[in-house]
Amino acid sequence: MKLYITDGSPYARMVRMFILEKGLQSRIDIELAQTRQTDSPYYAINPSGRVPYLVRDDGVGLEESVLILDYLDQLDGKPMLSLPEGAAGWKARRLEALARSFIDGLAVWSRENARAPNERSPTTIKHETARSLRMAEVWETLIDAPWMNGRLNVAQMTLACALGLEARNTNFQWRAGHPKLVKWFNAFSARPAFVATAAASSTH
Ligand SMILES: N[C@@H](CCC(=O)N[C@@H](CS)C(=O)NCC(=O)O)C(=O)O
Repeated sequence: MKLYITDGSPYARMVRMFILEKGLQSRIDIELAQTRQTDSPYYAINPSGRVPYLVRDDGVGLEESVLILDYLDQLDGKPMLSLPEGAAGWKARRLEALARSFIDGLAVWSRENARAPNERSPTTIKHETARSLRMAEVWETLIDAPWMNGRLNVAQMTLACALGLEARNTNFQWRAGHPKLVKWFNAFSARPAFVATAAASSTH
């Protein structure tokens, strides 16, 4: 299989991290895609131009990080990302959605930063800066939830890859006033799979 990524994509990082957690390295080649470029050859592989993108051994391509995670998780018949049933499942899905909301806003901000300075929208940057701080505030109150502290899951990977964007966006300063979140992130950051998937470059 082939996984298309970019070095700094937080969505691709979730998948790269999970490949290591699950020990699937020997089955998946990782390829750097050229995104956001006119006529990139990557568009012939994935017309949407987005990463992550997994091309399975049968040639079928999968887009969307969570779909790819689910697919990879079930390859060996021993899924580890399954959600619990009933009320616990809804709690887990709610946390996953909140983490997704956080990372999606940060991705919009990163996209803006990646533009030429004269094309950046100060309004969008201001909006996403404020959203990120509200989300950090929410997460400070939620981070003690058992789902965020038990076995690895999509909510945890999404939140960690969101918070990890501080390395690429120095204006994303979520730590101040959020000691529980800092503690959680510091612990998560020690996972070898998280360390190994840090972006090599600090900009887009
Ligand atoms: N919902 C998608 C988001 C993927 C996404 O937005 N990826 C960005 C990189 S962080 C991308 O490929 N951007 C290139 C483009 O928009 O052309 C997922 O979860 O995989």
